[in-house]
Amino acid sequence: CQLGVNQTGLPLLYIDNGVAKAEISLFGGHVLRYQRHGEPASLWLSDKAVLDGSKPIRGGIPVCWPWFGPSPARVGSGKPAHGFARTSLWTLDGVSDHEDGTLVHLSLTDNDATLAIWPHPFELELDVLVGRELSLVLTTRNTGADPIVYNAALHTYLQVSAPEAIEIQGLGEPYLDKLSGQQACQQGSVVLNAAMDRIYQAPEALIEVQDGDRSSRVISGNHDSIVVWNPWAEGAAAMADMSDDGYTTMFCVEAAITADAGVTIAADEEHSFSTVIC
Ligand code: TA6
Repeated sequence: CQLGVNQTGLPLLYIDNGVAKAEISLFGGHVLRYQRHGEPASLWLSDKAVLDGSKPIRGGIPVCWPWFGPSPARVGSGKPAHGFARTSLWTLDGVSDHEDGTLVHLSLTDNDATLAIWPHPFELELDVLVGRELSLVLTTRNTGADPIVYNAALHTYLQVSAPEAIEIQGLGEPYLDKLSGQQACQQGSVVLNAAMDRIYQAPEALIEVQDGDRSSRVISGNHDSIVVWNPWAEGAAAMADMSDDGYTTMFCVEAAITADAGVTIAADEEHSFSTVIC
């Protein structure tokens, strides 16, 4: 395990524990890469990702917090999409050996910049376990005197071989189709053959992404939804930080808290949710 910087000075933690290797950026508290030895990479990272801290990183696992998508009415308009955790510099609190791998503990605490956007004292912690599985637990602690309300997502970009090979199981029903704005139901497994941006509101704990003869499993807990997203050709072409064909090798499966009411945390209380990629 080694803490270094990339060419643009971005602090990065490199882990290789003989079982798996991973790369974690302190900018965003962001897992960029994860790969078990002898296997293909599990996470997709855009070859056009901006890695200089000037904008959110396209790929890996961005932490969307304390809201998901555009800023909600309770926060006020014009705030950064998906919150500010993914564009804040986190602190590396520790790295330790664990029977299941290497445990990395990162944190973000309120500061002048966060208070200007969201006037609430907080401590945000991300525990990342790099082993035969990649496990993330995001804990929000309310260190202020008033209750706080939050939404969030662990916006996981999975690496896949080709869209037509993808079949997804465990998403449940109903879902909100963000592209049409319609509430809809889905029976059985889901196939990826066009742009998709959906919030599944009653998912199973285990989502299985079958990719030809390879399968990725995303197991999540204490969340209220799973977001699935692929921008397809037109969406990719509109993004400066994704190659035109980038959509053919990625698929987002995101453990998320998306309900309008969010999660309320009383003073001195905390709330955690998690995702495991295997
Ligand atoms: O999680 C899906 C989503 O909310 C989509 O609506 C899409 O915009 C995507 O996230 C990427 O958002 P970003 O702000 O990273 O461009």
